[in-house]
Amino acid sequence: MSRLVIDPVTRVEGHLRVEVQVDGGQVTEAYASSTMWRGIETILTGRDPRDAWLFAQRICGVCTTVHALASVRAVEDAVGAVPPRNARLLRDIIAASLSVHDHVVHFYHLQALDWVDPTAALAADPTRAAALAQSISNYPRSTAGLFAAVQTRLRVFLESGKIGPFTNGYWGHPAYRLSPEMNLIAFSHYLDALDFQRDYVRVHALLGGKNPHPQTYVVGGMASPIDLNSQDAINANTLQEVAQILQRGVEFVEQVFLPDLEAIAGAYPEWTTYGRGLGSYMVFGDYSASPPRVARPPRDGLFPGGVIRNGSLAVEPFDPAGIAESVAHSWFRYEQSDAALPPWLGETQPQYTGPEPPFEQLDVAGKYSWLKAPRYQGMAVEVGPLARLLVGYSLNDARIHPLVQGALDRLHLPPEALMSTLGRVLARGLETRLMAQHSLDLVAELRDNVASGDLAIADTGRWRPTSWPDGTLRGVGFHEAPRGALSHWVVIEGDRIRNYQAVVPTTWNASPRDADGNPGAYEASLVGTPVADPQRPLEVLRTLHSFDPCMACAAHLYDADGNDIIQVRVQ
Ligand code: NFE
Ligand code: MG
Repeated sequence: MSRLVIDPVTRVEGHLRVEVQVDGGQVTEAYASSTMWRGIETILTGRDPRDAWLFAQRICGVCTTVHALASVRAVEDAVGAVPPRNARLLRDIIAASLSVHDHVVHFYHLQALDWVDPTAALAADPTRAAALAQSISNYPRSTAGLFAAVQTRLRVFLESGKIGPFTNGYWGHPAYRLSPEMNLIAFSHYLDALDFQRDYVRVHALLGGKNPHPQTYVVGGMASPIDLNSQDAINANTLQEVAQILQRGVEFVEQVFLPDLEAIAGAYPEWTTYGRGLGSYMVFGDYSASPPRVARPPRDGLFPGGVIRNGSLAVEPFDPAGIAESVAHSWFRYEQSDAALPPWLGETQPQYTGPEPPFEQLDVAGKYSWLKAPRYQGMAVEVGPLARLLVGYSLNDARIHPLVQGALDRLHLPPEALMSTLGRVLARGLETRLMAQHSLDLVAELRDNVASGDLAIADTGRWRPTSWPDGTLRGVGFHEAPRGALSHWVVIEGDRIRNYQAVVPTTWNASPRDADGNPGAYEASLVGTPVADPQRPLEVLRTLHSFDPCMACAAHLYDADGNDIIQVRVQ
């Protein structure tokens, strides 16, 4: 039996440490720890609620925009502001395009190299690679000449010895199984995806002023005027350019992302049996015509809300009152007791209890992470693309069911196979297809709405605090962010924030154990993962990366020590 420590886990945002017990060639126990904390919730306390989104958006530059959206929704819920349709559509276009951008970057640049070995691509025959690529997709860049050029570029790069982000990869690991040709195709698309994501994110500059962190949100709507015929507003030309960019997103997902994903899935079928984890899932629901509110979680949006328990594929309604956060194993202190607190009563008081660095192992019997442990009705749940597609599939949703069923049929898999490491990766890709198309549909809807004469962009009736209801105000903003169910909870007294709590997707998934000793989604999913070589735990990374970890969001944290080298210690 050996104890494996990976700290930090790389190709994630922020600092994540995992400690796993390996016995008989597989993981028998796992602990996930966020190793830094920053305290944005504390920074927000005492501020003007109308400014909250500007600060909250800085929680993360990866899922940029999502915290702005959840924040304005929370304050709007509290003060009773209702954003007009144009604002809702603009926000949803920004959010949907962020999902496409984020998922493409995650697949190619943060996850693909767990399945793709670029060093193996040197042995590929570019002509055969072209034939293979043309057999799975009509992407125009699948030529022997292009693959030969990419291979030469790769060879020069690898032989230079200065391989930057490819340093310390587990190249040649026996768990890599793609053909040299498929490795070459995937590596070529890794490069193409760099160009794609740079061009695609221009949508945020056109609609929100810049990326990351678009600047045009406001409590009650958006700050950017919209008028098809005005030079001083988002106009017909802007929307045409946005639609052209979003259309290229549909093409990239159809011609590149999904064919690569299904080729990889076909080569690693046993990964539908690893990484299942909790089997319980939670979705708030989003992309609905009615703004999500605490009393009325949306069931009519692109993503229907719901909760799945224990792999049942039966969906129960999501109840916002079910959320509470435990700090039993987290470096936080609650005033009264360690009992879990619902977010409006939440407290953010950091309290590091050791061990003092440098240390070999976390005190997993005590406190061991800067993440709280959010639970739904006391239950640990997984959030994210897989949760969203499982809920939609189980509810027989008109858009989600056929999308998922088509992929299952092509891969000859039963629905239960989705509850796995590979299923999580597959769900993210399928969701990208859904979001790419939805963003385009939203642009058409926005254009039609503005053409009909509706130029309203913000509800200013609740702008001044004197217009707000009396007494203590509470609000919640829900959003289905790329990594899953995101909620911001605000308590306002007078014209100031008295309490602000963000309960974030990666906090759900990377959560430490709760007071009952129940593990979070990463911890549960790692159990049973094979480890062929404890010095090179590639398989552990596959399952961790399948969640797309973002510790910056999860702990609202900040990198202080700049350490970027994987340390693997075997004891
Ligand atoms: Ni920093 Fe984020 C998303 C949020 S994840 S990436 O998606 O909220 O926890
Ligand atoms: Mg929080």
